[in-house]
Amino acid sequence: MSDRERYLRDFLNLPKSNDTYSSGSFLVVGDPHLASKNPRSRKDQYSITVLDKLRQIGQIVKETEDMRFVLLLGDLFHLKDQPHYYTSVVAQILRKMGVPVYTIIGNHDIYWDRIDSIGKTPVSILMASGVLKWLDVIKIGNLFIRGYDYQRIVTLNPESHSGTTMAVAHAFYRFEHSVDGTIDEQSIEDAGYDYLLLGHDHMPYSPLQRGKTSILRPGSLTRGTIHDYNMTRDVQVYVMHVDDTGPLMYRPHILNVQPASDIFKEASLSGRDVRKSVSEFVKKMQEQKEAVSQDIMEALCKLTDEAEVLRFCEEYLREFSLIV
Ligand SMILES: [Mn+2]
Repeated sequence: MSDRERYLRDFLNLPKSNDTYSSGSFLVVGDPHLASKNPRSRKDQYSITVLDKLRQIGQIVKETEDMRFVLLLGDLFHLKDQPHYYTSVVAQILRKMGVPVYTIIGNHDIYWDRIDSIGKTPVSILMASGVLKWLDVIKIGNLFIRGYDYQRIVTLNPESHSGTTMAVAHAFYRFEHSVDGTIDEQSIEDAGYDYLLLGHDHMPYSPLQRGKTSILRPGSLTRGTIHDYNMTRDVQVYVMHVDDTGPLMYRPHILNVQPASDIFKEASLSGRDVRKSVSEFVKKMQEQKEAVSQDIMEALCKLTDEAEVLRFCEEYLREFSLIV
């Protein structure tokens, strides 16, 4: 980092939230991955399709009388170099929601897994302009929420807060083949939150219990890849309700989205068998204790300058969930 960059980084001041709300509702949105460019597998106008989902979310916010805020689980943008017009449109849509929008930082929101690179990304523009707030702590009714930004291993810390507690993180829970963004499992039990709300894993899961902690993973707002689960799944957000004494109530709200056959290219769909056999092969290699680490895969990728081959490697890394 140059002196000039360091100076600018120190000049940038993005405070984290420490906000309190009276009891009411809030809305949870998993990894939006907004992007002005189409993923290769998509035939619709991805950039517009995803903005339409944000508008649907804005509509739910407006129709819910006691909606206090929206909470994003990280990875607002898919890539960090979005055109200004796209960032501006997103800013407008978020502002028009009429309630504060919070986020934790996901791996796609920063460079090289470094939080201090935030100033180089569109997320910092939204934060600096007040359209997006950086989650540290929120209190709503009797619920205490703590945000954990992206790290390779996320370790939860105990809270002394009475009432219901929730940790929000951008991390996998139990992802055997992954080498990044994993929650420290033991710390879930040690910290003893009532709820753990996770982004990063794009697949939605049913709630899971670990010790006293309910683990909630709503899945990504968008279907950027041709994984099996994206062929059939609903796209959901969670509406959560908190009062002053009772338990947290939450329900999934299914968004109105196009069927997979309308958004994925036929060629991508028909190529899935080939992808599957390659990923089966790699999984077998892993099972035979061949060290297929991300570093090795990255090194392989560097053997060529062909951008196409790099993308190819990246897609396969995604396919076996080594990266998201
Ligand atoms: Mn993501």
